[in-house]
Amino acid sequence: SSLDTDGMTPELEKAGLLNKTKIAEGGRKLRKNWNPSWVVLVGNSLMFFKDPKTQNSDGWKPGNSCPESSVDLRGAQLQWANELSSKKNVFKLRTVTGNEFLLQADTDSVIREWYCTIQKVIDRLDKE
Ligand code: I3S
Repeated sequence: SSLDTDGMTPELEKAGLLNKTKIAEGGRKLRKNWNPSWVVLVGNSLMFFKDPKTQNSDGWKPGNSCPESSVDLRGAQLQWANELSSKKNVFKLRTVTGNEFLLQADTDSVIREWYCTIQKVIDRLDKE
């Protein structure tokens, strides 16, 4: 489910630190710039926060920090993309608007969990 008991506040699905680079904006290729990002999956959105140190483990709400960017997962596509990087454990997320991100973690299980959790949200939205 994506809603909590009051039916209004989207539920936190997952949060954690991943390496991230945007590789396309509106279908236009961008130069890679890998950076660690605090990634938060809540409701239908994947949010990227710049400074992981400002986050704490008991809440996803940014408090004084705003997300660097936010991705609407409706209609998005996910695919493993190890051929797009020399790094291991890389997947690509493509939004309907043609923005493309690579997300990476050194630990296999970590990146697989992210892949599965994001895919479940995309599948749920596809059925709506
Ligand atoms: O796919 P690329 O172009 O080989 O990606 C690498 C480059 O973007 C590189 O930056 P500069 O060429 O601007 O210096 C990055 O430092 C690398 O991390 C990129 O490759 P990986 O394989 O790490 O995704």
